[in-house]
Amino acid sequence: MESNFGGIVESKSKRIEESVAGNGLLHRRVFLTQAGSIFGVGTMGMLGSETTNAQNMQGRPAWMQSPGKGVGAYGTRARFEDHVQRTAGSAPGTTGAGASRTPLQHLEGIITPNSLHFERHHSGIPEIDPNEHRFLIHGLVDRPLIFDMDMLSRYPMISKIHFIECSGNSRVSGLIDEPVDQDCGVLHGLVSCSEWTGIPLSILLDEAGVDPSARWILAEGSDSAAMSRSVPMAKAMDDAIIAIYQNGERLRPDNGYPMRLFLPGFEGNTSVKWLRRIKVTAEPTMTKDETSKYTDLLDDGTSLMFTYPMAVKSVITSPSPGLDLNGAGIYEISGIAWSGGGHISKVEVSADGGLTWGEAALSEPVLDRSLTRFRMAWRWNGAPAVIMSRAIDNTGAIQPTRDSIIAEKGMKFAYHYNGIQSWAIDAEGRAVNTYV
Ligand SMILES: Nc1nc2c(c(=O)[nH]1)N[C@H]1C(S)=C(S)[C@@H](COP(=O)(O)O)O[C@H]1N2
Ligand SMILES: [Mo]
Repeated sequence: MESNFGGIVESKSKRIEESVAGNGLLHRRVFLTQAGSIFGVGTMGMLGSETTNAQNMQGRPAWMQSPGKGVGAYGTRARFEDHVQRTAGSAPGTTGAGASRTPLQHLEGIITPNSLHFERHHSGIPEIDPNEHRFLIHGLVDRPLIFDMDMLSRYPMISKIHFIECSGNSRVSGLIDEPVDQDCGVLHGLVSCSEWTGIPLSILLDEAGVDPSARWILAEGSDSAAMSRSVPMAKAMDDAIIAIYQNGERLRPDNGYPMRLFLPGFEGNTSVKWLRRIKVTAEPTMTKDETSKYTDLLDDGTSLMFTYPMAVKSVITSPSPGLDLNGAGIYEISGIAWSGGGHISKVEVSADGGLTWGEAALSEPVLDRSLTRFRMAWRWNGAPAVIMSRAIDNTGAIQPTRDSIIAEKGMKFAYHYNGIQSWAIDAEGRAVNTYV
């Protein structure tokens, strides 16, 4: 395999070499226009010449010798993929105060499968019977309204693809003195991206008739923590969704079944799951979830409150810790970028620790407040390297370095860390979290 693969690359090397930057980053068009000829031919040549263990004397693999398994009512993935799991951790002594993280390094594209969507619960997952569930809108309204799931399903729905990110995401990747040796999912997997379908909250608020003095809403969950957050009325009226479906299915219990608030671009905590009540108010309610938590402590002892939008961020998902490189040669650097401020306009990649940068290709679709996939071809020369990505959104916001964040905000805060992530690759091709 080695020689065959190497030979094919070698025969094309003249054309490729023209586009190689000093750090081995290849012009983005190399993959777009030449990948088929480089890799496709090499792989076919290899398969044609050999039989594998799973093949019998007639040259047919075992799975072609008899009819396959029958049809099934609900799908499961291939058993060979069972190693792709969320990493879960709960506070000791609790049943479900904790989080599970999306294994970002094992996924491609921009949609997170529902089974691998990250979870964050303050008091476990309630088992809610949708027939018993009720949702109340009250407070500063002309007509308090109460809905059951059947009534809600008659309202016009919309579908939007958006990420959701816990504001505690990535804290362990940069706000610790020494770099933590963990994989990409553990460091950054409190972000996922789905198509959310539901009813615009503005329709329901209009029906209830919002009093002109109302500036805020309180959203409360039906879990035993009764988790609740205050949200500005402007956001509630703009793009808030009462989500009922996730990637075409009803929400998973983990993610708020039978209904949740979904606030595009805002910190995940405000997208209250198992939603039971919205109270329209003049002022923020100052719940325990926005005073004791979800504030950002600065070095001078003051705290920022109601820091809702998630900042511009990106991370290279491959190569990354656990997905080691197998010898010098051409690789695709693949990663995700997102911003609570809008859509991603550019991602730059460096393979020399930030000395030089090249512009990555953004895979369509590039959507508002969604994960965006970026790709960059890279010829690794086999020497130690530091790879990193930096995202820029359509408001002009640029993902900052770890050093600049710490200089500006200190290290006491725990939320909204969006520093550039660097992976150090050693001569054996092993990638680890590093600070540069
Ligand atoms: N009712 C309720 N809503 C909740 C939570 C909770 O514990 N209870 N966790 C919040 C937090 S901190 C986050 S980051 C998101 C996570 O959403 P997910 O579990 O669907 O990924 O839900 C938010 N909504
Ligand atoms: Mo969160």
